[in-house]
Amino acid sequence: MTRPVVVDIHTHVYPPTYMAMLRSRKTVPYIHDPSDNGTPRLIILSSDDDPAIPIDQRGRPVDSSYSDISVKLDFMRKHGIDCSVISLANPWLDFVLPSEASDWAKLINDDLNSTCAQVNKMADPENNLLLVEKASLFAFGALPLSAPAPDVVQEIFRIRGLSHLRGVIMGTSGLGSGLDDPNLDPIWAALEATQLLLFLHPHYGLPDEAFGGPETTARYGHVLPLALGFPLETTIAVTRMLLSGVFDRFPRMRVLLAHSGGTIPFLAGRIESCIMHERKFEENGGDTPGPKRSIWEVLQTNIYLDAVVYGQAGLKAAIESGSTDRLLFGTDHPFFPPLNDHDGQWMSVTTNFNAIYASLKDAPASAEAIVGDNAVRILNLEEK
Ligand code: 5CU
Repeated sequence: MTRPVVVDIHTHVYPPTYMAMLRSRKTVPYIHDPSDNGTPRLIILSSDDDPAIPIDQRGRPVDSSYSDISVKLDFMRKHGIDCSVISLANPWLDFVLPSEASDWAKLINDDLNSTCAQVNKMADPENNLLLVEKASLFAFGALPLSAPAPDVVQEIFRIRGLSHLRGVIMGTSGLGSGLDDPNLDPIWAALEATQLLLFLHPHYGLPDEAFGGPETTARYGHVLPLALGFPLETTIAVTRMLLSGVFDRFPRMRVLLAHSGGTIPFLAGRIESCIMHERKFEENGGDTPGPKRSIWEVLQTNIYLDAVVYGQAGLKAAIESGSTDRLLFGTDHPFFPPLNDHDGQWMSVTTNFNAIYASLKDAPASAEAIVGDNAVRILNLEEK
């Protein structure tokens, strides 16, 4: 029996140039090197930068797994991953000065492209330098979203010409006003025209007040912002896109949602029902245009979901809301490393594998599709 192809479409990097930029900063996001030469700390979420916490303990450790591609390749080998589609991790280039954003995007995207090309060349069995067995890399590019929309559009078309880039990664703030901002239309049009996949990923979560205030958030570390804030941020962002008619105006746009769509698969019926009962919308006698296409249609034509949901209940909702053909395996490496056994398999990864195989024990071909074949098809991952 041959092993299925395994593709990881949710796996992040902070290239060394980006790490250096974070090191030069003193406000979130920034990297702090502890005075005892311990592992550098990434102060990434606004709740991390709490003056009550000693600076050497703020944020989270960032070791070489975040920036050294050979560490990612080791991780891939250890978990049987044949191919990874790497992307810049949050908060991408959202905070960069508008005048510098396009240069940063070019630098990062060219860097990602050449890293993939170099690794894939090493993996080529005809090449004598067979350093990495079978592993191959592709990437999602970063966008200069603090720059004016035409600069973002220009970078999207440049990304299309980069041999190993297959899409773009983006947060939920868009140009600063969320994803229902009509000023994003030229960007949606460029993504639709190029058919680059938009990987939509959260970063900002919810305000601390949603969790009981900053003290409550701080008491439980990253649990509330990551477990709840991230998925709800995605859910709100996509619902705003739907409500504002983005998917009506750009019916061929392709969007991959992180963390199995936040809570979209679970809440889709409720969202649709609220739309059907909203008197404001023209369709229901009001004067505001409502969405024309149903959330179910959008889930089955525009949206793809990763399978990074850590359990069968969430995964089954994701399957039910779209189809097994639209789900793609991911690991979220290097986030969620094991806290103790650093040499073993990562629980965050095996949990996702297990949820896929257990949910589809009667449909092994569908499980294999999620684990790799879908990504190869949807992202055209053959090395030219
Ligand atoms: O859960 C995740 O995807 C992440 C991520 O990508 N970045 C981060 O800072 N924490 C968790």
